[in-house]
Amino acid sequence: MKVSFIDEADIVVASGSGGGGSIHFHRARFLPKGGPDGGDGGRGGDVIVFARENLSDLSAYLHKKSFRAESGAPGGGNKQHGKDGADLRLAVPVGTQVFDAETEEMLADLDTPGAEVVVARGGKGGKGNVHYKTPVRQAPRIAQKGIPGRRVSLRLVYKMITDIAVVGPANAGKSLFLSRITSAKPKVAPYPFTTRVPQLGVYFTEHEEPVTFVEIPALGMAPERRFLKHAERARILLYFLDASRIVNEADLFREWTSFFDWVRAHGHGLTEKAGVLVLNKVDIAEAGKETEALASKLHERTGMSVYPISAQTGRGVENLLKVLADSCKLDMP
Ligand SMILES: Nc1nc2c(ncn2[C@@H]2O[C@H](COP(=O)(O)OP(=O)(O)OP(=O)(O)O)[C@@H](O)[C@H]2O)c(=O)[nH]1
Ligand SMILES: [Mg+2]
Repeated sequence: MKVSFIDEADIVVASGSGGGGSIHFHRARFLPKGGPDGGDGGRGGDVIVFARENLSDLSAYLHKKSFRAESGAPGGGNKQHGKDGADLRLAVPVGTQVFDAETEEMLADLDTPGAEVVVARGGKGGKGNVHYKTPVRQAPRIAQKGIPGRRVSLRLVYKMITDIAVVGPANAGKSLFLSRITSAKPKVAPYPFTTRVPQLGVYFTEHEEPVTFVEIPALGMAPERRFLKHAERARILLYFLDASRIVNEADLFREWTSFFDWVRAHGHGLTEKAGVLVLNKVDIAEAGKETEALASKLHERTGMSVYPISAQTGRGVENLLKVLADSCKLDMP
């Protein structure tokens, strides 16, 4: 399992400078005083940020922070145009938002494969002295300098794009659920905070339609709070509660409220999204008896659909998946 997951990066990029125009005069054996023939400088390269599939995070920008596109070459004699500088193309995962770090303005939301944004245009090349010949100035000793490249500080923020975000307190069984229904293999363990980074999984319906899930690492530990950003783009939040820990209604509401408030504190409209509630671990005997009654109480209280399931035995899982797949389809634009 990958241990580090980088979803934010601050970098500085610079576009290439334009090459200078050339000061040059035509020289030939029988034409000692040929006119000016200094060519233009090449254009500096742009810096482009683009979304590439199959990148799982921004770790490419963990150590190297500074990037520069190539500058244009100077112009030459015989009206030779300097070579343009190559563009610099920086790949980021699909779902990365690009901000100008100084103004905090969002420059682009690269939410589809291949989407791109020019974050810094290269400088134009300078004009060579061939352009400066006039009737009164036959031998201009002037040429334009190239325009310097631009430096821009960028903040990259990667927010996963999935259909469903699985959230819930530690140890509720989120990973076991994910590992049962998708090919994802997150670590499942009987202690809290097992999952340290968001886990992606794809479930295929009976019609082979993909439904994408992300497990948001268990919350409650301050540094992990930031992973809630990966739930922001989900259509549905699937709230997992561990029913085996809950013995009565008061318990249940306390557990639910503290978790829901925690999500609400993140903002970004997370708690206004469609939500589905799961009471997991109904196979554990004590929980089994009361769970149906608790589920309907929770439904009354929240207005959300509540599904008692067991990620362990699979009870209720198929029905839940069908409901989730159907509501994803309904939401389709
Ligand atoms: N009996 C029973 N045990 C379960 C069930 N679901 C999960 N567990 C167990 O509960 C423990 C925690 O499961 P995880 O899937 O790691 O829980 P999690 O919500 O991903 O936990 P964190 O990643 O730590 O937040 C593991 O020991 C699982 O085997 C269930 O439906 N029934
Ligand atoms: Mg987990």
